Amino acid sequence: MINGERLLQHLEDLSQIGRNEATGGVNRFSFTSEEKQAIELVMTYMEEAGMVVTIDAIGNLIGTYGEGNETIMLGSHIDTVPEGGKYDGALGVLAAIEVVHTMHAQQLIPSKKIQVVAFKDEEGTRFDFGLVGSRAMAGLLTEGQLQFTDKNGISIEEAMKAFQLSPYPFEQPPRDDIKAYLEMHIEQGKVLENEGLPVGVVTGIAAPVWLEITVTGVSEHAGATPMPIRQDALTAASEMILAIEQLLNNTTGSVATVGKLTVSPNGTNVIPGKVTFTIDLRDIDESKINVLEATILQQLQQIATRRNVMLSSKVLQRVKPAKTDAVLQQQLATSIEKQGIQPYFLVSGAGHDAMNIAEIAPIAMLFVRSKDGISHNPLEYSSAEDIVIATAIFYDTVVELSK
Ligand code: HGY
Ligand code: MN
Ligand code: MN
Ligand code: MN
Repeated sequence: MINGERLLQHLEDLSQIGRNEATGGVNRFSFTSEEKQAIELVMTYMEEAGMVVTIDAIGNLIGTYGEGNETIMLGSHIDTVPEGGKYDGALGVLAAIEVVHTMHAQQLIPSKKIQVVAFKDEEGTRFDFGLVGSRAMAGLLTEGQLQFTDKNGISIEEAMKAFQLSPYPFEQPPRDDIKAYLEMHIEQGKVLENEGLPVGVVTGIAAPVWLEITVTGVSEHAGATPMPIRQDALTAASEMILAIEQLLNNTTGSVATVGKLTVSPNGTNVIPGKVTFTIDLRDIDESKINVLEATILQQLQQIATRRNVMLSSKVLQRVKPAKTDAVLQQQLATSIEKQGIQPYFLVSGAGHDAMNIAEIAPIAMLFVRSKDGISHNPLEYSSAEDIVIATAIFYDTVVELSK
């Protein structure tokens, strides 16, 4: 019923925007010309699907189909991590559009309006602060957070202006009309592949806390400074990073990643005086994250004291883990069974806009198998067959919910 060819072509076309020919990676960051191009392309897909297109105060792209005070919302994101893949986020937005396009072609009029949303800045690549659009929609975004800046010192608020978006007065009261939010997304892990299944139903979403750690020592001459008296910020940071890995290796279910690190003054013959690195710490259980965060900071402080360097930390972002709605999970499972596939339930290690929307509506997620579990990488891949069958399942669930 759904037009798999059209969906796969849309995925291909969207993946060309922000594509790095040398690596095959996709680079589409919020409030950039690449993102603007992508928004314009997705807008045409929404209009072709019979939707009325709007952009809300923070810049979420919203296609609306049908009428009514109550809303069934489908969505994901079209921004990417650096050198990202072509499915993360994009598949969820384009598959949702395909669902509506098919309903429109079948002249199915839903009992509630259906909205498809491409949420603004889910990945947080440019400002080290993510899920901006879904935070705003859930009434969680603060004016202070709009002052977060990118590496060129441009704030989210200033970047919005370049998109003719004036965030103030920040008219973004939390939406209260959403009766169900459903997100289709690649799994980005290996579970479905190991189970030999094309799709899975998400039971809960682990959430990240992002910390920025700064280690301050003393920049000194690499030749004239004896080893025992150095206050080397980089060797201290290195010991800290390995201590974090050691701690998390001994903690089941939680994960931590140091993904960014800067060294200054970054000279071959200069002992590093200052190092900044990020920590992405996740678990499905918020209390475990809090305990781990405190333990990590305590251990880093012990290392800093022993090495006679200074330590400071700040929280870049904190998101609450989310549980999906049991009724919506069951609806997805029924649609999966109609395809003769055994429903499989799993936790999402990756974060999603659904976490924020869970604050204002029941949520559900349908996962699509990831080849080798690779994601946030140009090699990210889901097969055409899996994408088409997942979208057919998604279509069936949305039609059932729209009755
Ligand atoms: O970081 C995440 O989990 C998501 O890809 N933004
Ligand atoms: Mn991602
Ligand atoms: Mn994503
Ligand atoms: Mn997402």
